[in-house]
Amino acid sequence: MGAAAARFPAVLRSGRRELRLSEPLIMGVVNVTPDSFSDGGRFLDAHSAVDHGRLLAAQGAAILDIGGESTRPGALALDESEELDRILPVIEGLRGLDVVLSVDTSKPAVMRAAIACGADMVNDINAFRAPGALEAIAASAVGMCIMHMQGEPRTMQAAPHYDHVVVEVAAFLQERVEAAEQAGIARERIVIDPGFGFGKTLEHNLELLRRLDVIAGIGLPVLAGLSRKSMLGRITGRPVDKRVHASVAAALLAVMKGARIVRVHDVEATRDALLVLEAVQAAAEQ
Ligand code: HH2
Repeated sequence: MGAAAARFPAVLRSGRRELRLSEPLIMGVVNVTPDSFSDGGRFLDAHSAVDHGRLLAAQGAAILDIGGESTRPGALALDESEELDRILPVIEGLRGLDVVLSVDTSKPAVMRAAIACGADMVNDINAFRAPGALEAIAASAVGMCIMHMQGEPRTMQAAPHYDHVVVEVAAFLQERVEAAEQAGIARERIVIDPGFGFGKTLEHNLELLRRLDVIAGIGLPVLAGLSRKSMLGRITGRPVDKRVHASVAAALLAVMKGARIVRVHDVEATRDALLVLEAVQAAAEQ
């Protein structure tokens, strides 16, 4: 099926849980932000976010990614206590579920408090570059997602530039993985992500998706976040609430190119598409 034959650890160790990586996994997005590009404001209160997380888990998400701060281009920074006020009640409400609870944050203090509250994984769009971020992960047993971003959210789409986008993103991820390992974090706890839309033009995003096998070649599970993103709007001409079909297609393509985890808003639709892919792959292996 064209899936890259990259080698990576058989399991992802994330806090209380261990996820087998033999099948592609779905990370469902639970935003508790008033200004997310995709669903801002819809799940602002903790109660609705918890309900939404439960629904996504029932639909087949193995990981729930809880975000208190919007990362959309132009988003404003949030202070630590506000971010914690948003996410801690959601972690508390979801920690009884049989899923990995991931927290989407770049702040070491938020990471530490979320881990103490029961988070199993930290997803950092800033690749744990803030002082103390790697230490916060190393001092715990949680999993981590290291993502590539050029620039910072406020300005990243101004004029992204690369000489060779795939080579540069792979080199950056490799370097951050080495830093994590040097901090004492085992490879079984690490996921890597090229960061679609984070300081990248449409052409950069397409090239990264086309050559995702190179990122997978690093030898760690790759996470791809394409769901509802503006690159899909550019391709289809559709607004954010009409990008489900394009998002499912993009998730399927990403898995065929070697991604093991897809970060999506539409879990049910993505799950069906992945089941079709798995059925065809299983038939081919017999
Ligand atoms: N994309 C978004 C946020 N976090 N994390 C990873 N690892 N990879 C991604 O591609 C990624 C991410 C943006 O999506 P969303 O959460 O829907 O919007 P917002 O950032 O506005 O909350």
